[in-house]
Amino acid sequence: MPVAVSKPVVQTIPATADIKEILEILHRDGVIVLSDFCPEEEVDALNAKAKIHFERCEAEGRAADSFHGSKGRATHTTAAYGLLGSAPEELCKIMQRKVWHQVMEEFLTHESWDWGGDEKVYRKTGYWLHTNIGYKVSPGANNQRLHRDLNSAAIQRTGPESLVNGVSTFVAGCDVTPRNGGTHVAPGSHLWPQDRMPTQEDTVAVSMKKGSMAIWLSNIFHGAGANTCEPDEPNAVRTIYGLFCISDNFRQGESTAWICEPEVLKKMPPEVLRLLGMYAGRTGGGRFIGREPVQTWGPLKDYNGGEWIYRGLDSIYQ
Ligand SMILES: O=C(O)CCC(=O)C(=O)O
Ligand SMILES: [Fe+2]
Repeated sequence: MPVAVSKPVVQTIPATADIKEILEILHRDGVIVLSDFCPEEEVDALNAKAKIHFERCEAEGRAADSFHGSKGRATHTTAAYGLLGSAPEELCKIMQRKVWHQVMEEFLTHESWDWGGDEKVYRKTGYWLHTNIGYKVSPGANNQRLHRDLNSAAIQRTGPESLVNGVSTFVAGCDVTPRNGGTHVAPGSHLWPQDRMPTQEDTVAVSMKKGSMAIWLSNIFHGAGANTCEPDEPNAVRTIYGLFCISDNFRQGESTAWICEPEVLKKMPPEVLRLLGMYAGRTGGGRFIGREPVQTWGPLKDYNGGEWIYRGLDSIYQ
């Protein structure tokens, strides 16, 4: 009798679900979709700003950029870095969601110790933003090759025992479907032995409603799906907004804070400035002239905690 191979699935649960359940699924599958993560009007505002961002990137020839080189990025795709520069207030709201921080805390705080003379010295990492990217994927895009994220950290994964160094999160700017190229993910691949190669048969397409958030651990195999829509179909262009975090013992992929003018940074609350690298990491990386950048970088002089504190239901500032 042939053994029935169960089809891979991605679990979708509400963003308001018990955090224990969310973390359990992420530990087991390495991937989850949280529905209703962003209200409709927040996504609409983000889409409007992202449209200008994509246009600017395309006009500047940046749509052709690809951090993985020509084999990594799917065709018909604008991957526009530094989305924060065009949609600062909108991304700032997303980065104050409690559940988002709870996921980062769970997977990206790693303890280590070593001798300091005759004392054991313990350290624990925090996390910060690695990159932020708007993706616009048009009909005709092909399957992106399957990969794990955070290659720039260049830490050799050896197997399931390897640390998770990054978490990738994506807000859906439109309904994401298998037809418009919903990312193909391989649930459970964070636990595979290192020599197991991924194939498309291991994957399932992420489907999610506009305003949902897909989350996967950086060591999950995935790749954008082919966009097989006709150009005049609804949601023919797949837009997703990626916020990637990394343990704060790593430098950010980009010094993305510099894309905003100091007056804009000054409106952001401390927890968002921390994500942008304006505070030293918990293990001391990212300092500026030996101190907290927020206190020492001249353009932030007189920073007083920002005016963009988001106090919605799921804010970290309740
Ligand atoms: O476009 C997507 O769905 C995924 C993109 C991706 O995996 C990446 O940029 O690393
Ligand atoms: Fe990726």
